Amino acid sequence: MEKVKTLGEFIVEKQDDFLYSKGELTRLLSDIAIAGKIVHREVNKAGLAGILGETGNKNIQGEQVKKLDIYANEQFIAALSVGGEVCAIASEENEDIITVDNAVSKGAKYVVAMDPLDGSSNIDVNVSVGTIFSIYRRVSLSGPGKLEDFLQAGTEQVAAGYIIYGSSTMMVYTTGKGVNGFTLDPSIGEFCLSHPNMQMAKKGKTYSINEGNYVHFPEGVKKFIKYCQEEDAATNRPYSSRYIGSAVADVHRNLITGGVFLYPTTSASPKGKLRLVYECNPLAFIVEQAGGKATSGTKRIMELKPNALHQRTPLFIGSKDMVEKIEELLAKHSVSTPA
Ligand code: AHM
Ligand code: MG
Repeated sequence: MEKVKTLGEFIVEKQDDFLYSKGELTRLLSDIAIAGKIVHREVNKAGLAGILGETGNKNIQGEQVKKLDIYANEQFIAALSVGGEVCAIASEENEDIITVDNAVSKGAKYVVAMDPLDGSSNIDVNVSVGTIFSIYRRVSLSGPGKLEDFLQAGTEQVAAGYIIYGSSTMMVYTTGKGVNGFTLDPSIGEFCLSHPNMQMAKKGKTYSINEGNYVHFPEGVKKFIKYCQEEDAATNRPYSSRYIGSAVADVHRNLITGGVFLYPTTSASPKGKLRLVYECNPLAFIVEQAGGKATSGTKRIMELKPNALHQRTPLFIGSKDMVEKIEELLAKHSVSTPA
């Protein structure tokens, strides 16, 4: 029987890929994995909160029962703050960046942007959620990290990944040298390499979009939905529609089976809903590394220059041919402003 390779073994093995890293990135990824395991444990007993919790939101140990997204946020911030590799953290849950300025963080070169628990409205109904993270090398010179460290284009990401808390828990990450996936074996408490060198199909058969917003979509997106629904033997259409409502889970499925995920502009979200810095960029880095594409409709996601931490963007991400079809239809049907 072949020996399993743990995430820890794998990242140490790959450390030499980083000429100038003295192991910090390795430790940083390990810290993220540990926080992920703690969040996994809580997510997996989420349904028990009502049983274990006492009145007044206390659990059986008398601790305050926290909303899981807040809990996840605290776990990741704690793991990253004590690790000593990051000088600042940005989170969907915090308006401003969290600077890390303690004895161990002196000289820390990295910043981490994250969505600690994406799709958290799915928690109550036992549907997959995920953590998304993006790692940059700081551009500010010294002291605690600064906002400018997070406002770098996605092309500057040193590493990015997600942890999906699904029917199993998986960590998928890239350091710009392909994408690898690790499944948590709860019996030994280790992420084990289960999906080496993940590749995204060039053509997919699945499209993922909240079609309830149809009337508010740009014309090109409406045309794409109709294109997916038409019958055409040569391209294997109609395609299947699959929408989980957790970006991590939708992108993860499409990464494995081929497909495209769309979150366009709508009237409720005229700039799109998803956040560039800690949702779209990390997912784009992974999907591109697996051979797919990610665009805002007109521009490559990773080339957008963020001007605010919580900036939103439309997102079209997935199998290359499908994303290019969307770009083509958006260009053809873009609304011209009346003179
Ligand atoms: P969140 O960060 O508040 O959880 O929102 C992001 C989530 C994504 O995971 C998902 O793709 C999207 O919101 C679903 O939005 P909608 O319910 O509008 O379809
Ligand atoms: Mg989110």
